[in-house]
Amino acid sequence: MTRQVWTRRQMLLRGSLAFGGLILSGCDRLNQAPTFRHVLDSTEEGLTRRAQRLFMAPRQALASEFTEKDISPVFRANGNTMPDTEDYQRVLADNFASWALQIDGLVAQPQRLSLKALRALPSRTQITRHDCVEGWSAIGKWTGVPLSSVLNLARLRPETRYAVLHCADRFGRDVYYESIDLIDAYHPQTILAYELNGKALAVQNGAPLRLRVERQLGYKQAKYIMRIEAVADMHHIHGGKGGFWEDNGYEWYAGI
Ligand SMILES: Nc1nc2c(c(=O)[nH]1)N[C@H]1C(S)=C(S)[C@@H](COP(=O)(O)O)O[C@H]1N2
Ligand SMILES: [Mo]
Repeated sequence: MTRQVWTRRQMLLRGSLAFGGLILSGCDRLNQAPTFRHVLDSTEEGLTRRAQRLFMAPRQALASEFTEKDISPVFRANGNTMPDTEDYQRVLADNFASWALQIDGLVAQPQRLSLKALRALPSRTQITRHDCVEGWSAIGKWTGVPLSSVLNLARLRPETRYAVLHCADRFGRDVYYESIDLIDAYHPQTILAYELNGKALAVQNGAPLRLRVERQLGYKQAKYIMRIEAVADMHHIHGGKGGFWEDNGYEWYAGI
């Protein structure tokens, strides 16, 4: 019985080697044919290539995008929903006309960008799912400017490793802040959003500007952004862990 099984396996092995040999011998000519390439893609080689993409570059992978009909009827608000700082109350009073995003730190050209200036830059719209660690999700349509565009305007110095997002709100005496590395900062779905579901961002959802970093959990999606700072490390910022929740024990990389 055992002998017979081995024989079968050897036969199969020989068969696949012979098939491999056939591919190799006709390789150059056959590779030109699109239909043959298509067949290869659905075989082991194609699978291996796809698996490599999955396991070797998961940080660059795209988050799922949804359709208009998937949008949640209400996009719940969470965490702070009305910053109580003087700075925020001042810009809220004139509907953010006097608000400007400051970009500084390790940059060659610090920026101050009004909402009008940000809206004048090429935008991206995406319908994505927000997942909060507290156990709820919501699908929303976000429009904003790719973070990469504004970082390029400011011209990052070569030492830069992280973008720190400073927010207008606090929990007690601790200000809210977040940070991401340059892989996420330059990810095509990482945007500074000024619209939710086709309307100017409401205060409860982070007006005038909030981060969407779609491969990570809810607490990374910094609302009420006032300033973006380019840094080489984060030890000197607040609790040193790269974010308000991180300083309180949450993971810095909150991948989903
Ligand atoms: N500035 C700031 N950003 C924040 C928070 C916050 O309290 N302050 N809460 C975070 C958490 S835990 C979540 S789930 C989302 C909630 O975003 P939403 O209010 O638009 O639902 O914002 C994140 N960003
Ligand atoms: Mo959250």
